[in-house]
Amino acid sequence: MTTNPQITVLIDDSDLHNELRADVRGGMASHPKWMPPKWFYDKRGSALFEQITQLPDYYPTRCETEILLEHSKDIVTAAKAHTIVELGSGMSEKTRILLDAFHNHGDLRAYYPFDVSDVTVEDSLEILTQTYPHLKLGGVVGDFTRHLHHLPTGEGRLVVLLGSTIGNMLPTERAELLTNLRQELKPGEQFLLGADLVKDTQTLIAAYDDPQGVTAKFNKNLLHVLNRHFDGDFQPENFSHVVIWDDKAAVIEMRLRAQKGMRVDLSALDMELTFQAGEDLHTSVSTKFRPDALRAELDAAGFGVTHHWDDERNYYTLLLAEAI
Ligand code: SAH
Ligand code: AVI
Repeated sequence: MTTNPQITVLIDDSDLHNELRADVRGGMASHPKWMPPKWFYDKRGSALFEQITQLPDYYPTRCETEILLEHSKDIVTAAKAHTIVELGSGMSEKTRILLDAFHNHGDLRAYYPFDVSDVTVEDSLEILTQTYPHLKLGGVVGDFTRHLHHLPTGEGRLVVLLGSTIGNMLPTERAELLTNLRQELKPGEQFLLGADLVKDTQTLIAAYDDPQGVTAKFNKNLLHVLNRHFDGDFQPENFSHVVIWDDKAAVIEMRLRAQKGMRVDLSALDMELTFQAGEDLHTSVSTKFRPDALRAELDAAGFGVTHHWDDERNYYTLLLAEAI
C-alpha cells in the first residue's frame, strides 16, 4: 500500500497574489516595463509550456532527454545519490529517466519535487506515486529563490535543476541561487544542472518563435494571469510576441510589444498602465551558456564540476558538480 506523499506548502495563493502585486507595482513602473518569468506558470501556462517542449523547433527538451537517455547509468554511478531534490520540477517528465536509472543501477530512496506551482507538484506526485511505489516521495511548493532553507533533507542528496531553468535568471540572481544552494548542502553532496549552450542565432530564435504560435500564447499568458488576479482589461491580441537575441549578454529575450497606444486598467490595484505604440513589456530572458563561463559561476559558488555530458550537436550540457 502506498501512502500519500507529504507536501510542504511554503507559499499559498494569497502569498502569490501579494508577490505578484509587488512585482506589478515594481516592474510596470520601470523603464522598460518588465515582469519576472515565474508568473507564466499558472495551470494554463504550465500546460502551454508542456506543449512548447513538444514543438519541433524547441530543441532544449529533446537534447536534455537525449543526454539523459544516453548517460543516465553514468550519472547514477557518478552521483551515488540516495535522495533527489528537483528544483523547478514541473511535471518531472525527464526526471523519470533518472529515477528509472537509479532504480536499475543505484540505491535511490527518496525523491522530492520543489516547484512554485502547487498544481504541478500535486499532479506530478500523483503520477509518481503510481509508478515508483518503492520510493519515498514528498514535495515542496515554494520559490527556489527564497525558500532554499526548506530544502528537503535526506542521506546523500543530489539536487537537480533541469530544462535550463537557470537561464531564466539574471547573472546576480544565478549567483545568489548557487551560493544559497551551496550553503544548504554538505561537502560531497551533488548538483546536476541542465544548461542550454550558445549556438547559431537562427536555431535559437526559432526555438522561441515557433510558427505554431504556442510560445506566443505562453508569453501572452502573462497578461491573462494579470487580468485574472487584478481584474484587468489587457487585450492580449493587441500585443505581439517579440523574440530578440542579445549576442553580448548571450540571452534570448521575450517581450510583448504594444501594437498601438493604449491604456490598461488593473482595477483591483487601482492602477492604470499606459503603453505607447511599439512599447515593449520585457517578459523573460533565456540565457545561453558558454561551458567555461558556467563552470566559473559554479566554482565561484563553491561547487566543483566533476562530470559533464553533452548531446551530439553540442547544443546542450548536463553538469554534475560537487559541493566543495
Ligand atoms: N524542469 C522541467 C520544467 C521546466 S519549466 C523541465 O525541464 O521541463 C520551469 C519550471 O520551474 C516550472 O514548473 C515553474 O513553475 C518552475 N519555477 C519557475 N520559477 C520558479 C521559482 N522561482 N521557484 C520554484 N519553481 C519555479
Ligand atoms: C523553462 N525555461 C527554461 C524555458 C526557456 O527556454 O527559457 C521557458 C520558455 N520560455 C519560452 N519558451 C520556453
